[in-house]
Amino acid sequence: MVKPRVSQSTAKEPAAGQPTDGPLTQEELLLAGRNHSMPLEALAHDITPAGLHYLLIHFDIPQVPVDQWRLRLGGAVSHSLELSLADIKARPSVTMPVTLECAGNGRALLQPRPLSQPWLQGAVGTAEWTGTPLAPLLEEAGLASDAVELVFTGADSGIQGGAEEPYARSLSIDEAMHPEVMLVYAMNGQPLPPQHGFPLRLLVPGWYGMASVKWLTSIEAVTSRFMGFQQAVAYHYLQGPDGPGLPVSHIRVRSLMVPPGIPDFFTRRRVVEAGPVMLHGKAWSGHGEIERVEVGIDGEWMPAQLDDPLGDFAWRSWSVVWVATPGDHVVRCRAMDSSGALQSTEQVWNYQGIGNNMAQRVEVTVR
Ligand SMILES: Nc1nc2c(c(=O)[nH]1)N[C@H]1C(S)=C(S)[C@@H](COP(=O)(O)O)O[C@H]1N2
Ligand SMILES: [Mo]
Repeated sequence: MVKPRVSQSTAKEPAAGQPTDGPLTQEELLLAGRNHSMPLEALAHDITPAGLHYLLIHFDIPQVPVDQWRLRLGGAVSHSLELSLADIKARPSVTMPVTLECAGNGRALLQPRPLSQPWLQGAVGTAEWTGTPLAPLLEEAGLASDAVELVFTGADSGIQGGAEEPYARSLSIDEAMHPEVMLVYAMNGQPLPPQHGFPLRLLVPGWYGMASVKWLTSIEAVTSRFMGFQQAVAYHYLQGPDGPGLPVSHIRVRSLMVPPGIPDFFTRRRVVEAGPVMLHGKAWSGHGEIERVEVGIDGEWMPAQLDDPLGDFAWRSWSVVWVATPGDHVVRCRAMDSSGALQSTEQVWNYQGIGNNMAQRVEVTVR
């Protein structure tokens, strides 16, 4: 494999997951070149065009031959099912806007920085997903009385944490039976693009993205808790390398703004003309509705106006007018949800760099 030359500051290969204070590594650049974020100006769309939606793929994009592809639903059930894409499309369908966010969004802003996909803030997007609810399928299969979880497995596999495994995640039966949990085959009215899980993915609204298994091939009811790497080791809130820590599930409250004015090409610093400036963006949470968004100019906070919600599991638009005065300013935004959770203006560090919802900070020069 050809590796780009970035920093040679570490003598030994950096280990995945370890925190560093050093410059970006080759491994992070390789991941960043594959997995892209949503450019923040795309926050202006209610529904993110598919090509602008963030992308996170642990291993490689599998090429799934749709004619031979079947979804198998088995394990601790009374009737195993094997469904083609046509079978799934023939079932009752639901279309709804859902905001997906990677649990690692904000990781690269942490100090020290956990070595993994180096997200800044754009690992988010909202698509209109079409599919069929999962619960009726589980009822048809008839879950055994001793089934405790469902394991969702993708067609992709690779090596992580020393183990070679397909990408797989589980949900408790309670979680899987929520009416909003769906098997989806369309994104923004089109078949799923290869990178977003063609032909079928799980969609778990309100949860961080890792739960929404792409390239779904099987659903297995199991009678003990699933201990695969992506479930038992990755995606835990930890303070150091040793577990167990708390498993990651629902999306923490966050707001983001479209950076105002125009950018400097290399530094990305914003340049804005003095006078009224419409600041706007989106806010979302997996823990309840968005109740408040505030914008801070040099530490002075003012309330933003909220638009009507797009849907129960989608981000909400907000806006506020800032009368910009000449000079250098720091513009921030923060949101609060109906659980009372408010974004912090300081970092709250954890070992895997998960759920860093620290308030966005944009440096602006007004001229
Ligand atoms: N099979 C499979 N499903 C997966 C992943 C993966 O690597 N393989 N990545 C997960 C993670 S970590 C995230 S954040 C979301 C990203 O979904 P998107 O690329 O469609 O935005 O998919 C999830 N589902
Ligand atoms: Mo993710």
